Amino acid sequence: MEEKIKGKITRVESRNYYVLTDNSNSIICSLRGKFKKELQHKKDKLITFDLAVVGDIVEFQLNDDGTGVIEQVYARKNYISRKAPKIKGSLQRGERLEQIVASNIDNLVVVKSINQPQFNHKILDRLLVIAESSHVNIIPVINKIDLDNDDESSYWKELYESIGYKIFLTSIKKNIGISELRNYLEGKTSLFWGPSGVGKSSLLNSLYNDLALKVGEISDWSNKGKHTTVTSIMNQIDETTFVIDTPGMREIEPYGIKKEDLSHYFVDFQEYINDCKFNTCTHHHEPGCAVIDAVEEEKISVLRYESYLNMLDNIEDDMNF
Ligand SMILES: Nc1nc2c(ncn2[C@@H]2O[C@H](COP(=O)(O)OP(=O)(O)OP(=O)(O)O)[C@@H](O)[C@H]2O)c(=O)[nH]1
Ligand SMILES: [Mg+2]
Ligand SMILES: [Zn+2]
Repeated sequence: MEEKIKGKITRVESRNYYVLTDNSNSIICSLRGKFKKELQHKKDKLITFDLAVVGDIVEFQLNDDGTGVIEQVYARKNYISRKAPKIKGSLQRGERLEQIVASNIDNLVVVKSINQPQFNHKILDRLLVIAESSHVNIIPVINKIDLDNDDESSYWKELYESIGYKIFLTSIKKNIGISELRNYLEGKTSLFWGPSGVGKSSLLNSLYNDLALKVGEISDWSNKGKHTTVTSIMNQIDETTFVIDTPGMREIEPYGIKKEDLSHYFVDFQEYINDCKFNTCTHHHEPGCAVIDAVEEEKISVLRYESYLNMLDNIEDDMNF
């Protein structure tokens, strides 16, 4: 029997899995055929094609030519996912699969910009719902505050901090908030996530000067089709610190959250949801809804409630679950 080596997936490119070993070697591996066969057996109940993702701990066998074959993927401590984009002809059932972005992470750094592209609280709320449902530490960042001429970022910071999120305001142009953010990432594995052009790669380059990740041109943020980062890559900063840069997503929809569970991921609703008249209340139209009362009494922000209704609507339109 050949020896099995343990490592962590840092990058996936079509069928190549880059695996970082404890000795800091990066080995390009393929996936043992048995995994693909398992997928075929599960065809009717298939929920994802992502058998092995960035962050997964694996065991592989080394080939004579220096490449490897992954034999085993360890159970994930946690993972971040979304609904996979619609792909023509991907499944006959017309269902949306689960796309797994990365696994085994400590911090989910959700990045939005105040401008270019303009801040949109509904997108931030979607990212927060996914983060809450994934049981990771959440670091919400509002970047490009050098472009914040009307001081809107203070408004959003106050709103989200009243809910309990510590908001990081950053600017790479004016070097604001960078070293504070760096402190929170030390010794952890952090996933940077958010729409395209908000400055995820730029932030990482400012945090860690050696990274030299590719960054978009000044005008790219307005060009919706453009994604500068094309694949998720985990970078090792020191022995215990890892950061994952991801491609910006045009659509961020949580996967697998049921209508009746959505309100559990709005932290500001928690103290009210048990007081609703019906325990199946979706806080939409039901009489005796304590959440709606709290919105009317301005104890819950109407903006947050609108985000909630917006997401609830999307789940209702979807017949998958
Ligand atoms: N004014 C200003 N511009 C910034 C800031 N951070 C990033 N940018 C600019 O925003 C543009 C997009 O930055 P990227 O780092 O490529 O954005 P990204 O989020 O990695 O985008 P994708 O890789 O497409 O997902 C670049 O032109 C950056 O120079 C900032 O704090 N202030
Ligand atoms: Mg990028
Ligand atoms: Zn209710």
